[in-house]
Amino acid sequence: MNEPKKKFYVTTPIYYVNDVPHIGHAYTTIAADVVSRYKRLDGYEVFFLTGTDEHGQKVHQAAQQNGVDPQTHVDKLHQRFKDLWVRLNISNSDFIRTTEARHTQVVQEILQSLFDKKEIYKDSYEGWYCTPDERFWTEKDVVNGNCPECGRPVEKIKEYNYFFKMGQYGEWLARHVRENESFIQPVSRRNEVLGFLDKPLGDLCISRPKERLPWGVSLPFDDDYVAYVWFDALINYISVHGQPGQVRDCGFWPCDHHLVGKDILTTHAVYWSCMLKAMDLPPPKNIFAHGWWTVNGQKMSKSLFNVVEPNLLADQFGVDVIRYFLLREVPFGLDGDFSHKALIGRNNSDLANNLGNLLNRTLNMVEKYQEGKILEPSASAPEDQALADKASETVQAVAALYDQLAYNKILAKIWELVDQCNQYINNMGPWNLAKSEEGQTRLTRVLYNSCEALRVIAVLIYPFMPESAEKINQQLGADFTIEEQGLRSIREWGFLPAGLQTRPGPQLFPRIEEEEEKKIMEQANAPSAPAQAEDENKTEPVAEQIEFDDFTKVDLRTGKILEAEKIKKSKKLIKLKVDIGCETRQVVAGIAAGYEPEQLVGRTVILVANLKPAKLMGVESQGMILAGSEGDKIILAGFDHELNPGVRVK
Ligand code: ME8
Repeated sequence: MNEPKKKFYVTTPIYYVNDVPHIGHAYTTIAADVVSRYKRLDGYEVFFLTGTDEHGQKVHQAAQQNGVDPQTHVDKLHQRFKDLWVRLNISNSDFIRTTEARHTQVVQEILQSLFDKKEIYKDSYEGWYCTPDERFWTEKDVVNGNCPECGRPVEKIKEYNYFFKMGQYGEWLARHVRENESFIQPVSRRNEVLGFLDKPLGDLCISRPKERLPWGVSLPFDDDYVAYVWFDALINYISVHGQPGQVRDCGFWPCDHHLVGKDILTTHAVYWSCMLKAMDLPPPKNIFAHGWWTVNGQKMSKSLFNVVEPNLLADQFGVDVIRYFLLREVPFGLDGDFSHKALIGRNNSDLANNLGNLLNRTLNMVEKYQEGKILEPSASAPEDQALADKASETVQAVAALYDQLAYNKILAKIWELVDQCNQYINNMGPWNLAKSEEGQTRLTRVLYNSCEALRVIAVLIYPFMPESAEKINQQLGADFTIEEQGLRSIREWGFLPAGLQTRPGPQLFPRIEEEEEKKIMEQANAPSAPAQAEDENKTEPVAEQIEFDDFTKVDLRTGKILEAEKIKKSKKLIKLKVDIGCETRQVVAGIAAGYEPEQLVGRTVILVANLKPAKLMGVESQGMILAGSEGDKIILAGFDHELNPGVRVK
């Protein structure tokens, strides 16, 4: 009888559908995909969950800004995530949406049962509320009447809400974190959580009045409220398996890894663990908080026009190169900086020069000396054994590194084997062996070993680069897939059957030559255009109404352009000096597609004068110039008569 398969459960955060997916989202999802694929190769039954977080203030606001009802908004936008995961070859087992009935029903059942168990109570709450961030602050947090996080004004609100008795679990949780070293990783993040738990843990407000936020899961015991978005969202990790009773029996709980960005560690380590405790479910085995990607040293943000779009990268470099780069470049757990230059560097050195070269030279020699056939190898010599030993050591080291999700070390380890195999070929010199009859016998072993090492490498890189790994396997002439071979096929040297006819194909990882690199860098340095209406033929619906007072907060001034020059390496940006009467401002404007610098000097424009300064391509911009656009065409707003600089525009 077959033994039941061991089970493995990994999750990503469920992403908000208020925005388009970027490399940050792709990063977590690829990391989860890699460990899933590895565990499948190792014979596990894997459940890999991702999905979208579709309730809450952020999503509600995004829908309002797009002028559609929230359900229409999420039905449309969640698809971008699904499509991207198909494009990036993500092998998720399920995709959960928090607006699905299978999820909302479980959320309501849990709420009701916690309410019945008196884990939830109603109380009044007074505090400073930041509407855009959907967050209360205490008196001491608020900075001059503004939100300490986003700087926007807060308002004092007193309201009745429902609270989860989270505080009672503080001591239990601190003990659990202390006693289970691998519960929170990496260690630095674990220490942060312990620091957080040093202070007494408060109860958690888990409701929002519908009059303030109508978009969410209704509380089953009070229809005037919806659940707080985090209370709703975290439950996705179990609702996908049913109610808590079913979760207990499904074989996948406790979850092996929740992969999250460092931004959402507290909600997972603290809120979620306490919620599970209240439900009598064990906490997850591991929560791994990875670092944050910046782009050329800056935070990724739509307003800085520097969001790295994974679809575009996939078009330029191919899916596997991106998957490889993101996990090779930065240790999982630390922050990293994305740059096209580094990506091209990795492509050319690790992929084209090292691995690509090993594959090409090996297949070329099999073609040249053995008519493309992998022959029965002659007896092994000691120098052959060294390669086989290295392969076996690599397989073992990689297994141990997966336990720590040390993706970059895993890849570094695999590349040691690539290097050793390249070295082995150099040392054995097949081109010399081919010259004599005795040498030719020896050659069968050297070429067999090179092919076998390539097969081991293909199995090991498969979780990271599934498509390329299968191609290597096919080029070696294998008529079994890597998934069919599994890890057991690389635990012992010599699984590759002799007699295979190789099938050399196009280069797997072409080098990016200088000319092309230049083009890519130019494109990358031109920031993407400001977000435009989705469909160019449609005008955007009018945004939410505002009070007159809101409008008067925007200080619009006339300004005369004194100087204008293009920003180096950018196709879109022009740096301006603008006289606004009381002072001269430096402004960076994305108008180079419509204007040459010379056309701009002397022109009167309208400037938002009280906008917080921001850096664009490293240059500070102290204001924003008003312009309209049609497709790529940009047209500056202006007047039909000249006005002096500094006149207030109303
Ligand atoms: O927080 N670098 O959703 P979210 C690395 N819905 N990773 C990044 C990143 C960056 N610059 N930007 C985003 C939410 N991420 C909640 C989660 S879970 C029950 C609810 C990744 O759309 C990273 O995984 O804001 C981060 O934790 C996640 O996207 C946040 O996605």
